Amino acid sequence: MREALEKIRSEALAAIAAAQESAALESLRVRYSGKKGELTGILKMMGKLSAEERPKMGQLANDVRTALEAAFTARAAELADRALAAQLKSEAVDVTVPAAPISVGHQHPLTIVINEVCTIFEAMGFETVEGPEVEYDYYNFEALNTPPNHPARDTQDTFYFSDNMLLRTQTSSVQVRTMEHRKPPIRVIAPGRVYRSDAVDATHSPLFHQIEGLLVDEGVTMADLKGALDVFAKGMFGARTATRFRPHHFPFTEPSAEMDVSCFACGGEGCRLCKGEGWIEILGCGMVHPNVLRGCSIDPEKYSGFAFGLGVERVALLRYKIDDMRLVYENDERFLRQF
Ligand code: 2NM
Repeated sequence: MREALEKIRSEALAAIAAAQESAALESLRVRYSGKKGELTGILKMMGKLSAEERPKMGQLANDVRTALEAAFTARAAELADRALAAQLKSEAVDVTVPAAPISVGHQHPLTIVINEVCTIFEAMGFETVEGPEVEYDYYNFEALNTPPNHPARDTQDTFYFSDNMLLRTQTSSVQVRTMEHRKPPIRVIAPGRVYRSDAVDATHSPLFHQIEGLLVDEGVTMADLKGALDVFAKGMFGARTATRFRPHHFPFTEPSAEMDVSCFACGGEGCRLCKGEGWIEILGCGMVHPNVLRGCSIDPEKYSGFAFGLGVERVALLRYKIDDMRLVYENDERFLRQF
């Protein structure tokens, strides 16, 4: 029996030391120390020993049991430590790896143009004002000397909500609102979205942006209009830019004109951008019609004013040589990153 106990001890201790996983260790515990284990099997045979042998073997069996338990416990702790170390290693985070770069946005080309135009006029004392995009027919047409049945009110071009409410087709409505509640001198610039019922193509969109300007004071003449817009053109397109004014017609101004700037791509020689003309049309302008002033309770005998309007998309497309207006609305980062 002694040999049997010694054999169990040496075999079990070797097997415990060799166990590589806690599951394997647990099956060794069952095999040697479990209820039906080898050690228990030996102890059941104690009855057959002599009275003299029994305490000795009992002592030895206890020593073996204690040794095995200690070995199981120690090995279990070792395997647990090893498993934890492996887990920590596999889940380790390398805090020194550089972070993914944060992509920082920037201004949209239309916003760049709007801000530049406003900044140039602000330097001339104009204040930037805003107004509603959903507008009364009165502010969008009637007060702008555009009576009912005027072709500009055509349902073909205008989004109507009802007989007297619509999406504004121009930001002049903001100028009218300003003239209603301020006394001259008035110097304002009104940027914003405007809407026309146009089909989308390379040069049209049902939503686009306009900037309109208005100056009303005593003794304002066409010379003030030309001077202010020439300063604007030079600030926007370069100090060597020349301007020219061609007669035109708008219901809300009289006289009215369109302003061209000398081509900023070729300097006036004629190129693809100006289609060989040397000049590029930039805005519409004129002296505010007496009917418009009168409608806002401003006496046209005492005051006069000039006004102008330009399309932001048109300027942005020319400035950045963008050949399709749809690109400025799609917000494709590959496009936007270029500005
Ligand atoms: C343009 C062209 C010419 C304009 C007129 C007014 C107002 F309110 F004073 F009558 N605001 N904007 C105007 C004049 C707009 O856009 C092409």
